[in-house]
Parts: sequence; structure tokens; C-alpha cells
Amino acid sequence: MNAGIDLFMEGLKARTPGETEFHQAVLEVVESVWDVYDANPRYKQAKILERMVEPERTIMFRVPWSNDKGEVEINRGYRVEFNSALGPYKGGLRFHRSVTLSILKFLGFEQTFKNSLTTLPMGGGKGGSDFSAKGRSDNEIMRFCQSFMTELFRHIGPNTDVPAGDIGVGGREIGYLFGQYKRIRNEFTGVLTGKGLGWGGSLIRPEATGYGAVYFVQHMLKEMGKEVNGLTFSVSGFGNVAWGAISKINELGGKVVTVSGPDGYIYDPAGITGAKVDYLLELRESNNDIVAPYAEEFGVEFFPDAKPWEAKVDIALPCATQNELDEADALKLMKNGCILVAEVSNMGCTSGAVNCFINNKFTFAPGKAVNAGGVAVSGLEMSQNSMRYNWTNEEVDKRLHLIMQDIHDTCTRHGKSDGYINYVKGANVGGFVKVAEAMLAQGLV
Ligand code: 2IT
Repeated sequence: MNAGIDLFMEGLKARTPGETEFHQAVLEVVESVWDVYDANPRYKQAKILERMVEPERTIMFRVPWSNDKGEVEINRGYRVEFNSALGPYKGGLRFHRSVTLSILKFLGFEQTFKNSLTTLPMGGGKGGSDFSAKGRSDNEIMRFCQSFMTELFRHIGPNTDVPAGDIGVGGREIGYLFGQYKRIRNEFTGVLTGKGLGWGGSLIRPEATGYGAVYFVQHMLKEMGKEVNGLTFSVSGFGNVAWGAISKINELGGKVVTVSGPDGYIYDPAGITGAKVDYLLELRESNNDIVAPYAEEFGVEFFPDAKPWEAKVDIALPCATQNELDEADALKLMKNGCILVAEVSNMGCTSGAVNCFINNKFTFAPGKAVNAGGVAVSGLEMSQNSMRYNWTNEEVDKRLHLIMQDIHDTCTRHGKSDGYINYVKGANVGGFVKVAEAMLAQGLV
């Protein structure tokens, strides 16, 4: 460890006690960019890193609502407006019982660099609530969303802050949130992305995170002289992101043999194809948050309370949530002959797992590069909304391809040495420099 980094992290921890996920995300970036920071007195004098780790604004609010039994429930709502150097704050809303300020600060911090990598004009932000849709009716979800937006509306806007979905927030929730915003403001604007196709949404937005991730993996494989066709994949999660990735892998001739939930994972040796892929969407909409019914429905094996990383595959794609793949999982994957791991979830790997991959010169890429296709198509949705026009499937997909290729080029430019591409370093340095330069140009704000 480097004394400068130690001192920086000590200061951060003293100011933000207990925010462990946030500390983890910051340390990863700081370790990657420290040499650049040290070598650039302009950045140091302006305390760019110290400023970057402090959100521009943090909003926390009460969300009262009443459930179907007429009982009052209270949740906590958040919006962390992290960095607006490159554009309006942009990033999803997460509704999940595990949501804390630390989780949303790690996500908002990462989002700033991810959005910078997309090449589109977007700052970084994140928000959400500790509300969980598990076991709730559609009406309860609607009332919660309406109450949430009744406070959030005053802080956001198409040129200020543009939220979207994340875990627990999909097309249904975006619809309820948008309806309430429109009603309060009496304005039909592109204030949220991930909208329905008939009312301002972009084609390919639901698929974008998964598709973009697989396009990125194609570039990683090309560096190794390989392609998706014929390779076997393990995927975790069963939500929108896993669904998009699996659809694209199938299209390219790969085979996905696992999906997982908080209850365990299923192993489907024939591959998750056809109606089985659509079934994932049904599982998500059931509000049960378990994957076990897949095993009953299609007669395959279910492994309770286990993670999919024990299955023998060529490529592993964490698509569920943060810290879902640890060092022991990393070692198991490598021992079983896995050749590539790409994080599709945000910070899907623990720092132990990331260090293990990099120390072994194993091909690994971080979420802020791999999953940036989601927010990139959100950016394209904002462009279309501003023009009051819709692009075709082909147009959006072509732009998504170009953006993912651009991110891969950036990672290679900043991360390649001695024939090994350190994608973590490449993504962090590439994302950082652009934000740092914009902050310098905009003065002490
Ligand atoms: O983590 C992410 O990049 C997202 N949840 C998507 C954010 C967005 O604004 O589309």
C-alpha cells in the first residue's frame, strides 16, 4: 500500500464512518488513478479527488404511504446528486430492502466515471429507497411510487437530474413515477429514462445493459482470439439485466447454464433458451424474488443457498448485485478453467476477488465499463426526447455498439501494459481524467 492512499482513505473514513461499500468503491478508483493524480499538480492543487468523493448534494426524505390493509408504512427515500461536471446528474433508482446511504453513495460515485466513459454528456447520481416490492400488490407499488415522487419531483428535471431504473425499478415503477411527476409539474418531459415505448421510451433500453455487456465481452474475447459462439456462460440474477445478456448470448451462439436468486441457483445443462428466457420476466413480475420455480417449471436441478460460481463454465457474468462474487469464488472459477469474468452488476466482485483476478493476469472487467450500455441508451433516450423524435432499433443498436467499442478502446489505452489489459485501471483512469478536466475548467465549484 502507498502512504498517500492510506492517508486519503483514513480521511475519507473519518468523515463517512460505516459507509463500507462507499469506501470500497472509492479505494478501487483511488488505487487506479493515484499515479495520474500524483503526476499532475493541477489536479492536486485543486484537490480534485477530495472534491470528487464528496457528493454535490445528498437528499434524504420520508416516504409515507398506506398498504392494502389501510395501515400506514414509512420508508426512506434518497437521491445522491454526486457530480454534474459532464452534464445533468444521471443514474438509476434502486428499491430494495438493503438500500442504505452507503450503497447509494458507492453507486453514485461509480456512475460518475461510468457515465464519463459512455462519451455522452451526463453527470453522476443515484437514488432509491429501502422499500421492497416483495409480496406487494401492484396498487401498493403504485402508491409507494407516487409518494416517493411527491418529494423527489422538486429536486429533478430534464436539465437537472434524470433518474432511471435499477434493482427493483423497472418499466412498471418508471411508469408510476413518471405519471406522478407529470401530474405535479403539468409537464411532459424527459425527466426519467426507461419509459414505455409508446410514451417517450427508447427502443432497446430494456435490453441495453445486457446487450452492451455482451458487446463488451465480444471485444474482450477478440483480444484473446476467441468469440462467443460455442462458449458456455454462468449468469447470476434473473432480472432485466440477466435477461438481456442471456438473449444476446443465445443470438451469438453461446450457451447460458445458470441463473440465480437470493434463494440459490438453477443449473440448466441444455441452456436457457426460447420460452425459458421469457419465463425470467414472469419470475420478476411475480414480486417473489426467488428463482426456484424455474427448476420446477423446466425440470432442472436447483441448488439452494448456493452461488452459480461453482459451475464449470468458460465465462462468468455476475448480473445480480454488489459483492456477489468473492475471492473463494474467483479461485474456484479459475481452477475450473474459466477464461473471463465480466461484472455486469455494479461492483459485483469483492475487492479480494478483483485483486485475485488482476494478480493472476486473468481477463476481468469491472461493472463501470461492462454495464455502461444501460445508461448509454438512457443518454440516447434523453437525446431522442430533446428532439421529440424516436430512432429505429437499428439506429439505437448501432450507437450502442459504437459506445461499447469506444469504452473498450479507452480501457485498452489506459490499462494495457506488457500485453495484459488491466480493465479496472483502464476504466478508472479513462473515466477520471475527463471528469477531472471538466471540474478544473469549471472552477472551484
Ligand atoms: O447502474 C446503472 O447504470 C443503471 N442502473 C442505469 C442508470 C440509467 O440512468 O439508465
